[in-house]
Amino acid sequence: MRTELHIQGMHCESCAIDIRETLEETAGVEHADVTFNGKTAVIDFDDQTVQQTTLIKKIQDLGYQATIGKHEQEPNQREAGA
Ligand SMILES: [Cu+2]
Repeated sequence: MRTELHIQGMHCESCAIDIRETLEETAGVEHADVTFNGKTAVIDFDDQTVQQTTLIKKIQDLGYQATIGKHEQEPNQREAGA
């Protein structure tokens, strides 16, 4: 399946690359696209192998906030930055 996450906390292009590489190294992830300007991650993954919450956790472990949907504000989002 495909999911789109809204990412906060990226400050440059290499943050986006960092996130993309981490996602693509994750078992079950087929393809990941992370855009710094768009602040989004579009991830194609096998939901039998990996859960969306695991992907969000991976991004959080890198030090960024990830929420489901491009513009939605989720309860676990601590700050409305930028
Ligand atoms: Cu950076």
